[in-house]
Amino acid sequence: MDDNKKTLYSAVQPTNNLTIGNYIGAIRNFLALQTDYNCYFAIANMHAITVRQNPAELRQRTLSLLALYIACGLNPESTAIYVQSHVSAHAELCWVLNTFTYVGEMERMTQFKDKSAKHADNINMGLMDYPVLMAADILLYQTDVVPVGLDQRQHVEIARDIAQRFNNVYTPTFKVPEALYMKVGAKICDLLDPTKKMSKSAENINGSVFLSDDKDTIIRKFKRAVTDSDTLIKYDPENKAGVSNLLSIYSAFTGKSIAEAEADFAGKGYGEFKLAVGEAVADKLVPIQAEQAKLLADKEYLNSVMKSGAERANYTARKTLSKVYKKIGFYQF
Ligand code: ATP
Ligand code: LTN
Repeated sequence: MDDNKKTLYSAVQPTNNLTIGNYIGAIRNFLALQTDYNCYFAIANMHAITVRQNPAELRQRTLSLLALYIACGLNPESTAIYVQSHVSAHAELCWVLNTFTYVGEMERMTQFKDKSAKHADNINMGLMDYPVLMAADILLYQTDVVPVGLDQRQHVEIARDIAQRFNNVYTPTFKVPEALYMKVGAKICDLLDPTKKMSKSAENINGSVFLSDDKDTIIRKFKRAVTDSDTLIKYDPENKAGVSNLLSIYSAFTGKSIAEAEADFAGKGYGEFKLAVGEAVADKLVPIQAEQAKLLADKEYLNSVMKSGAERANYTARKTLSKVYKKIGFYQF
């Protein structure tokens, strides 16, 4: 790791199939930032079990997400790509930080309220503790920046609060991290209901485009995307949520600015527009899928990446944890 570079931390949960929302809001930003920062990219399997998972699927999705990270272009040589449960310091720091977090503030978290409503039969302590585990993830690495989608804003805020609280009780121990949101694509919306976030766990799968969808499926989903009764292809999220969402997706997948995207479709109809967006997405995803499949066939390589990622993460994480244990008065050898 380069001492002159700042540290970046982010993670994705290996749950369900990832969507283009995850790609645009998370992975694509990781790619853009990986050379400028010392990076840690985790596969958050400990967060994943806050909602009941099928064990075989969780194991497979862990590998699949690792292969996807690499297929998308994350470099396992220069960044630490690892599985959260392979670094036990996450659970250990989470426990300490729990004693610096109030029950009331966790009960008020938007995601906790949403997920409690959705999984009313399993409102477990882990679900409530989710933000504290996430704070532990981030703070262990003395992180400067956390690139995430807008839905994670509250979680990064709470990580900052917890860090400051701890620093104030003792002496500065944790770096106070900043969230990093990208201008385009911080919130990709559902194709059938563009007022809602595109989600991996949406009820209607036709509103979400999965990274594993084949070309025909991708095109079909875009053809059915909801627009409006107007004919203008213009970026105006307030009044033209559907069209603006499609423009954001097109911009993210082609690297063009929104203005360039608008210019590409000046005077064209919605049908042609939707088809072009679908094609831009498929053109990008098909080669990534092929590379991911190739990597998944080489388990030995994937294991070696996970192992070296965990070793690197563990080294830094242990240093922070040891500092914390010293401050709070845990006897250490
Ligand atoms: P779920 O819908 O099952 O709760 P999710 O799709 O939000 O899951 P996460 O693993 O929670 O997926 O998120 C991974 C990353 O992807 C986060 O940084 C999140 O902000 C980002 N992300 C997820 N959905 C979108 C979206 N629709 N637009 C932009 N970013 C997104
Ligand atoms: N909760 C996050 C995933 C996540 C994360 C993190 C993101 C777990 N730990 C630390 C940034 C930093 C989500 O994307 N839903």
